Amino acid sequence: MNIRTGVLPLLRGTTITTRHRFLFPFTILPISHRYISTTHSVKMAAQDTPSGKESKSNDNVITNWVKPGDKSGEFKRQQSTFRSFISSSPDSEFPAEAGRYHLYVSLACPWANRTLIARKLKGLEDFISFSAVHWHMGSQGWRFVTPDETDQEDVKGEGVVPHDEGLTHIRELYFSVNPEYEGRFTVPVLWDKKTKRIVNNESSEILRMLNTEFNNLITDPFKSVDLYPEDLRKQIDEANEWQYDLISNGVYKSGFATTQEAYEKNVKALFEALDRAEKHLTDNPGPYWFGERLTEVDIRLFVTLIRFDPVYVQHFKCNIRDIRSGYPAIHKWMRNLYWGIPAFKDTTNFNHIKFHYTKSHPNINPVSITPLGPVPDILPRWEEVPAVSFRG
Ligand SMILES: N[C@@H](CCC(=O)N[C@@H](CS)C(=O)NCC(=O)O)C(=O)O
Repeated sequence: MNIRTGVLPLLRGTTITTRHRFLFPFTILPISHRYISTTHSVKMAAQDTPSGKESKSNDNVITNWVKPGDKSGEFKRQQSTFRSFISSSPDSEFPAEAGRYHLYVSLACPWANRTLIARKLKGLEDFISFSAVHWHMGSQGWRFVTPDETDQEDVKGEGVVPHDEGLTHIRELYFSVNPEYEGRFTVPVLWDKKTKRIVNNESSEILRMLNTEFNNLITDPFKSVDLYPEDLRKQIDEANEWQYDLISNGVYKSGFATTQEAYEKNVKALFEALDRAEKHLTDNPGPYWFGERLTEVDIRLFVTLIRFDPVYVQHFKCNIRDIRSGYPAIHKWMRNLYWGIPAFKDTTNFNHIKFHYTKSHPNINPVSITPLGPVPDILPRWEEVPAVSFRG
C-alpha cells in the first residue's frame, strides 16, 4: 500500500489550519489553556486485576480485539446475543411496564450512550432505571463501582452507583441467565428486574423499543417524539447502514487493527464516510440530519462523533483530520445537539470517555497515559478553533 497516494486525497482542506498555526503559534496555546481544569489522579482498583478465574491461555483474553491467529488483523464485531423485545402488548413476554426494566450502561460506551439519549428524549426516566459501571474495563470486563469510589472526581457521573444487590461485574448478569454464555459481556444490557433476565443487549433494537413500546404509558410532548417515523424509515435504514459500518464501527476497525493494511483500509473508508456526512450536512439545511426532524440517525452518529476529537483521533489513530478543524458542517450539527438538547449533553461524560479508552486497551496504550488534549473536549457553540475563526 502506497501511503502517500492512498491518504493524500483525503488531506484536502488542511492547509488553512497548518498555515495559521505557523503564523500565530503564540496566541493558540494560551487560549486553549483556559479550558484545562485539573489533572486527575486516577486509581485502578484491585477488582480490575486478573483473578484466578481467568483463563491462562492467550485465546480468551478480553482485550484480544482481533481473534488470535486471524492474519487479516481486522476487528470483527460479534453479533449481540439477547434479542427479545419489550412490547406494548400486555400479554407479551416482556410487556412495557413502569419500573420493571433497567439499563446497565457505561458512560464511556457509544452504543450504551444511544439508549440513554433515547430514554431522556422519550421522557422515560421514571419508567426505566439505569446504572453505569466504572469507566475501566479490566480483564474481567466491565465492573460496578464500589461505594468509596462514587465521589472520585474521575468516576462520578449520573447513574454511577454500586450494584444494588452487590454484583461486582457485568459478566455476572450474563452468567446468571446463561451459565454457559460464551459471547462478550457488552453494555448496554436491558434487564428485566421482574424475571431477572436479559431482554436485549443490542443498542439499535433497544432504541426502537424505547421509541414506541412505552407510548401508552407516557404523555406529550414525549409521546409524539418519533425517532423512526414511518415516512423516513427507508432513508433512515440507508443512512444507518453505511454510517454503522464505516463510521460507528469504522473507528473501532481502525483502532483495533493489528496490521498496517487493515488499519489503512478502514481509516480511509472512515474518512470517506465522514466526507459524505459533511457533504450531506452542508447541502441540507438541518439542524438535524433530516432537516427539522430529530431521528435515531442523529443519536447514532452523535455518540461516535462526540468521542472523535477527544479519543478516536489519537487513541484509534483516526487522525487524517479532526472534527473541529476539518468538518465545519458536522461540527455545527454536533454542537447544536450537544449544547441545544439536554439529553445529548447530560449523557456525555468526557472523563469516562477519555479514561476508559486510554486506560482499558493495554495493547494500544500499554502505559495507560491519558492525553490531556484536545482542550476543550468540545468547543463552545459559537467559538471556533483559532485557525478556523481567523479570516484576515
Ligand atoms: N452491538 C452492540 C455493541 C455493544 C458493545 O460492543 N459495547 C462495548 C462497549 S463500547 C462493550 O461492552 N464491550 C465489552 C467487550 O466487548 O468485552 C450494541 O450496539 O449494543
